[in-house]
Amino acid sequence: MGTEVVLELQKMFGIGNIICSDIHRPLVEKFDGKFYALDVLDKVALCKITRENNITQIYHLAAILSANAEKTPHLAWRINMDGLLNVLEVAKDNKIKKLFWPSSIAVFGPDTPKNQTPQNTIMNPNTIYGITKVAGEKLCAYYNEKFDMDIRSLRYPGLIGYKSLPGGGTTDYAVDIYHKALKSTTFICPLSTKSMLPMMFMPDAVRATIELMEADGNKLSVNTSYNLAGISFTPEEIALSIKKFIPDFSIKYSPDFRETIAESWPNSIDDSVAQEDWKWEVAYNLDEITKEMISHLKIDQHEVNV
Ligand code: AKB
Repeated sequence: MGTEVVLELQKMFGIGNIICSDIHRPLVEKFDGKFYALDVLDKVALCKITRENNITQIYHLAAILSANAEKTPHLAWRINMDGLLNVLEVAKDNKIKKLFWPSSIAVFGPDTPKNQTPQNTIMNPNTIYGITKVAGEKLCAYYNEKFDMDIRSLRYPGLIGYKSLPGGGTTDYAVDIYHKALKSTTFICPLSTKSMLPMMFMPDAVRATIELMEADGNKLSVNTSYNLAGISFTPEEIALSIKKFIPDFSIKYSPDFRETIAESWPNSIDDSVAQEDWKWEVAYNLDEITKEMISHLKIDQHEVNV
């Protein structure tokens, strides 16, 4: 996600006006522009970089996702919560009002209405990732009210993109499946056939993020995080979509611990508030995503093989 947002912001505001950071140095090669290797838990370094570069807005995207978080819950809490607190405090101390922070459909739990989950409803997640996202939403709302900040957020569905590999989430299968399909290997799906989940193509997610940040603040009624529907489908449906382009594609199902997480999440999301407040509209449907993923991954594969 970070890679794609930076590229879009560079296009909008010019390479010289976008400072990017990550904990992994390899990222440097991909970017023109200023890059810092930064650990979000290092508040002193974060503050120094913010001051030295006269930062006016922050897109804070560092997080450990659901599946990896279940394996390292304490690290997930530190990165997702202490990291966020560091960014909020540095922003407050440096009078940076506008900030983006990603929440997730993971804020919802087993007792949340599963279909067309509304903006305001029961949020009792039973994953450490989900708990950090609910706590994060409340913390951002607290800083908005207490310190008059302008923190904006989206509850991302599963994101599907071809520019970077998935990062340890429960929805990763919807990216892996395209890579396996192009390698004509049978895809072993970690979720069951009918496990429906809300998903979104990366270009839609990047556009939603920037449209929200550029929206008129007076029109925004949500102080925590906006529902974002994307499209909902099951592993069976995405496999059928791929077969339209790769008829020999085959899939086998071997649900693992991620199935339990997926079962605790909504089937579909109601994002009518986002549509109302900042005129959000999703663009890509499943077959369009499949077409884009296959054509772009083929190009990458060709470049690798040449
Ligand atoms: C995950 O699967 O953990 C993420 C998410 C839905 O937030 N992709």
